[in-house]
Amino acid sequence: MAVAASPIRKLTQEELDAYERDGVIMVKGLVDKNWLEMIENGINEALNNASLYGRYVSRIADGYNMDSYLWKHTESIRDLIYYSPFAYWAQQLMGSEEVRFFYDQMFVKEPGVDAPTPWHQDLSFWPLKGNQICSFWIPLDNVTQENSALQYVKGSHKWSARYRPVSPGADPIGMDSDLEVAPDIHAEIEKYDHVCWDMEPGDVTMFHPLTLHGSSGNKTRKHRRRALALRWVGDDVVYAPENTAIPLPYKYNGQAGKQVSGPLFPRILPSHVPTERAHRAKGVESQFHLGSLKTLLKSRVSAAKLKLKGVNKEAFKETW
Ligand SMILES: O=C(O)CCC(=O)C(=O)O
Repeated sequence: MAVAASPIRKLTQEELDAYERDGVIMVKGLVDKNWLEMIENGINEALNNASLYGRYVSRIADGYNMDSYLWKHTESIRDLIYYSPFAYWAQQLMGSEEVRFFYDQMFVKEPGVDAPTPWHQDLSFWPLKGNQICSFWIPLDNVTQENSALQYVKGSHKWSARYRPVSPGADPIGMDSDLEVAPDIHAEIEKYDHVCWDMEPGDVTMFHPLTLHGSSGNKTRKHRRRALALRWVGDDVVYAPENTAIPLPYKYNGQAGKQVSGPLFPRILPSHVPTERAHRAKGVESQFHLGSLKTLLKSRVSAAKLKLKGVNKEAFKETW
């Protein structure tokens, strides 16, 4: 029975309590060098061979590179998901027996790039419902607020508000949703329990899908900022396409209201499922992210609707 490698240490009760209370924790020195090397290989490969979706979303600025589902294209990220200890930490954090992988997302901001990540809650981007979802944000470089360390509003995962999805560059996708616009946190920073940790390679932040977070552009002249986010789901997570206008990038045959499963959400714990592990995206599907094309088309429709309403991108600018 294939399983992931055991972690060098478990999360402590204090860390689990802080996650429950704040919706985010930063854990120092958790990730072994070997796993960081695998992330670096995956990111290098994705930078040299971006998906169509990656190229589209990264066009907003030179030196900004975002891409997702690297594990579908690069063996090092696929192996990372299956064999690294991250799934065990997700299992503890979510308090879930089963742990499935949702997706990875790379965020690279080269020195000087002006591409802030607007304040957002991840769950508004996803066709999912449930509380047992978490993300890990793993930097490959030293990060500070200056070079775009991720920032969080502690406790915001317990707010009742749900905010509309806005992507870097304020792509219209989701911007015409009925959800309210996320507050411009920096405009009134003293009102919020705001946190931004300096981090080194090996450190990880772990956060809830409703925790409000964002990051500035990279304001330094020579410090790169490369990070990979890994997203996990547990027992209580069901497919909820009504939750968002943004479809999953790959074809998914699951039923609304039913637990997510299958090769697009591969089970990692308590053990791998051989048929899921053997599955590979093929041909057109692997190259184009079919759902992403739908997203791009929908963003054109959203842009037209916003234009009709007299709203432009500037309306979504934040104070970074
Ligand atoms: O790295 C960033 O700037 C954004 C990361 C993020 O929003 C996420 O991982 O959910």
